[in-house]
This record gives sequence, C-alpha cells and structure tokens, in this order.
Amino acid sequence: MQSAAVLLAVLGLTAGCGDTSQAPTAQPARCEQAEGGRAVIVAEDLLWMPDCVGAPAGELTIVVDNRDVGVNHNIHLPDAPGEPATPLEAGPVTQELTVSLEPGDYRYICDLHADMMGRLRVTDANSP
Ligand SMILES: [Cu+2]
Repeated sequence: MQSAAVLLAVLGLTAGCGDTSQAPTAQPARCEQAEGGRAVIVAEDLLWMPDCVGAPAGELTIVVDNRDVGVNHNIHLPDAPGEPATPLEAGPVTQELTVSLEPGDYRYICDLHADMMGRLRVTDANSP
C-alpha cells in the first residue's frame, strides 16, 4: 500500500511536467544564443527558461534568475571540467556562474529538481 501511494505521487509529479516529457536525449527545439558573454537563464515553476543556450567557446557568465519564491535552486554543469556549480539558494535571487568552456554540449541542471535539465551548446568561437 505504501509503495503504491509513492508510485502514484511520482506519476503525479511526472504528469505535471507537461511539455518537458521529452526524452533526455531529445534535441531542444531551439537554443537561445548568449550575447556579450552573458547568458540569462530563468528558473521558474521548477523549469529552466530557456532549456537550451548557445554560446561561443571561452568565458561565459551564466546568470541564474531564480523566480521561485522560497524554492531552492542552483545551477550545476556536471559535464564541464571541475563540475562548476552555484550553491542552492531560495528565490527570488540572482546568481552568477562564470565558466570558460571548450566547444561541446554541456548539461545544466539544478541539483534538487530532476526536471530542470538544460543544454549549453558551446561552439567554436572562430567558426562563422
Ligand atoms: Cu531547482
């Protein structure tokens, strides 16, 4: 009985995610291009907006705009060298994370919320 209740709770959470139910490997429809070495990523309703950011290789400052009042979020790049991350902090709050990255795809996640899964697409700065 206990496990059935837990399972229902999990299903309920999953159903609440709506259009984010795509497989983790699915390509996001579009990436928002960072400008001037800065990318603003909003955390709202337990989701990242946008969930894909494109940027040239090199230094990038990621600005996390956590709009979820009283909800802890952070940003964590588990695929990047050193796994850079900000501390968990309750919103509303703004955090900054500066990284310097080689071309490649890097996930950005919140350590608390599995549905907060974004993709940072770093491209060669010298390519047209
Ligand atoms: Cu979170």
